[in-house]
Amino acid sequence: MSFFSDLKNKISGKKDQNQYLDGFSKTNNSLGKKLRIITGGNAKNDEEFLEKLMVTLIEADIGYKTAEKITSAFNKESRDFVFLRQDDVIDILSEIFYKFYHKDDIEEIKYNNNGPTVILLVGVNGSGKTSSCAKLAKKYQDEGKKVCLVAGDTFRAGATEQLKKWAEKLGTAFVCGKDGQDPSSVLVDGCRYAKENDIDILLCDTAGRLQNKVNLMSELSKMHKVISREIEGAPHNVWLVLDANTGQNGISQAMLFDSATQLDGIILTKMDGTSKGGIVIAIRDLLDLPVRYITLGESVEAINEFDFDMYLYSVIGDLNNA
Ligand SMILES: Nc1nc2c(ncn2[C@@H]2O[C@H](COP(=O)(O)OP(=O)(O)OP(=O)(O)O)[C@@H](O)[C@H]2O)c(=O)[nH]1
Ligand SMILES: [Mg+2]
Repeated sequence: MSFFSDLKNKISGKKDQNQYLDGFSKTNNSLGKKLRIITGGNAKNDEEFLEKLMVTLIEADIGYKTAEKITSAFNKESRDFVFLRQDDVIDILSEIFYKFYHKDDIEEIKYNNNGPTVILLVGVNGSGKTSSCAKLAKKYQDEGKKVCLVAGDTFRAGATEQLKKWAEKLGTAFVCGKDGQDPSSVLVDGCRYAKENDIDILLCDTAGRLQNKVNLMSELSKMHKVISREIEGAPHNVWLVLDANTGQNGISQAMLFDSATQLDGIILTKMDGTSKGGIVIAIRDLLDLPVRYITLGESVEAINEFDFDMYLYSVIGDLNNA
């Protein structure tokens, strides 16, 4: 059986399959469709094809460095083919993508067995941090966990209110400070509340910040430090909330946020609005960071644990003929 049909079998019947595939099927510009165009039935396996492949990968946000590595791996794996059929290209590439993502073991999400698990969401302005807090809160509540939301964005007017509304709607605990208050002190209050009230999951929202603003990035390092004094091992997870539409800037975001507050993974948002998604491979290749969750819409339920098989099928599969 080919790698791709094996992949198709693996994903069929998975419960969130439709949500993934629907999210991606809105686009006419997917990597899978472009790959089928450059292959055009039968393509000669030559330098010209490799160049087209490289461009197609870069257009899918895979980034120059990673695209170069993938093209070179493709060249090696396809050596025996004089002509390339569409199915061969898809098959060889799927396997290469798979190997790139699974190059080493992916650590599981960390949970604290001796108290609250603290999750810190960081990212640039508008990437989807606050709505991801709400989506995660709902998800953990549905799993029977006691959740508290902490309004660590004391900077943007209305930010605390926005999270408070979610807390009220979902019926979770909520901790906030005053506008302009040092966010680290709000997070400390959140940690203390969580310990005293048997909270399982403490979800900390933070203000949007540009990765090149040094003072704002050191504020994140401070948050990290104060939380670690309150609860052992905290923050147990620091996730970068990354808008899938940001393209290659996502790599720079991930690198700089990682150096300010060591990241454990990515929440990739707004995947419903992009045809690309190659950023997943690029970040894993360059920074070893796994994607933890993916959001595919504005509804509070539009969040899924990241499933690489389904992702791969969604970006590379021919959904019209699926
Ligand atoms: N279509 C779509 N929209 C989303 C998704 N996730 C978030 N959004 C929208 O993106 C906008 C910004 O989301 P927020 O959660 O407020 O972003 P934020 O990172 O907290 O923004 P700041 O606090 O200003 O930095 C909102 O209109 C969300 O509804 C998604 O997966 N799909
Ligand atoms: Mg926000």
